[in-house]
Amino acid sequence: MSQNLIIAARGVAGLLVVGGLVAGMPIRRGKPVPVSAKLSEWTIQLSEATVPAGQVAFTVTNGGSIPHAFEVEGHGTEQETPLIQPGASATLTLTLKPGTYEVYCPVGENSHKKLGMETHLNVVSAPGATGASAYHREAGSEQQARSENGAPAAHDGMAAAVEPIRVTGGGAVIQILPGPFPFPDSAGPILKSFGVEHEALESQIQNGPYSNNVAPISGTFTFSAWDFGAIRDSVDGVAEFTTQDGARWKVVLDRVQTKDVPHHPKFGGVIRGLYYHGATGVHTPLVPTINSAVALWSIAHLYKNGERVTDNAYVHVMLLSHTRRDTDFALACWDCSKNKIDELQLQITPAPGEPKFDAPGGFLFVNWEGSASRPATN
Ligand SMILES: [Cu+2]
Repeated sequence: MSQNLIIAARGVAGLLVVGGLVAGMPIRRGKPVPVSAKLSEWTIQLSEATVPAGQVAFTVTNGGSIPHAFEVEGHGTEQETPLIQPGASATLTLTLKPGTYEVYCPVGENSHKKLGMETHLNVVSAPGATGASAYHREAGSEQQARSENGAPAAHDGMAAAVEPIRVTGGGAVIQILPGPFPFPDSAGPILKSFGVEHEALESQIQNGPYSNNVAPISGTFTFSAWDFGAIRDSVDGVAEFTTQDGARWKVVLDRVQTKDVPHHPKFGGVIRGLYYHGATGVHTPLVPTINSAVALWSIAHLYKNGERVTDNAYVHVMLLSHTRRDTDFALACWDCSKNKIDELQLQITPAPGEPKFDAPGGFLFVNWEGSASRPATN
């Protein structure tokens, strides 16, 4: 998951506010200190990084394209706004003690937070605010620099996030062939929020890669993935399978792709523990709502019957909540997020501008229905 932009933005905000404090912080007179917050996919921008202790009046605006909310947590405080629709605003007035508070979007079981909608607010004692806040900002910058270097800084749970995960495909192996998406009515209203992309998605409803048109096949898939943040995410894995038409395919995953992917920015690389798709408004709704233990985007080497097809195949892998029935492998739920996480999906598509694969629909989509993961110890 890319963190570079977020870290840079925080750094700039911090410097500006330190400058303001050096110029002299007024002593509190009981009036709430106004702080404005702007929410969007996938950032939170605060007008202040540091405020004096006492009443703080947040005015929160959703400048994004899907609903968000705003939560302040720390030092016994845990308060949030209701859900804020795109273009709308909400206010939240809190009395805050000195300390550092976590400020984030609580939507999607913290998925929005993981995608970058998280920042911090420093609250300092009103008299002598200057020295204290400068100290806090320096400490904060140091922590961020360490995180950027990939070392396990004790900050935001990043130490836990750098453990690699090893995933092994198991259970029934199925190839998903083009066909209609079984939940068009549920996805319909959500598709509207996808703006210009919604046309391409409409055609996938008719004949897309997430259908009940399924063929049992055979194959193996094992990979390790590292969620280091920014440019250090990594993957190492191989999938081999024989499709319904008898072709033998091999996919070698040796690097992630960190560019934005269609249907929502700020995806790419490796991301652990995400609640998305379906009704969440995050990424395409043409997949039921699910939790994923790990999701990744890779640029892979693809071989067919021993011959190289491309070194530039686009691959999306998810180990996610079970979405299909065990008997006929039809999609069994629109909200599958409470199901056991044991379905491993491998989606392979040509890079933009490259020819379609010699497979139905021009893509390869294979599921391992009884898969497992464990921390990969070095
Ligand atoms: Cu949000």
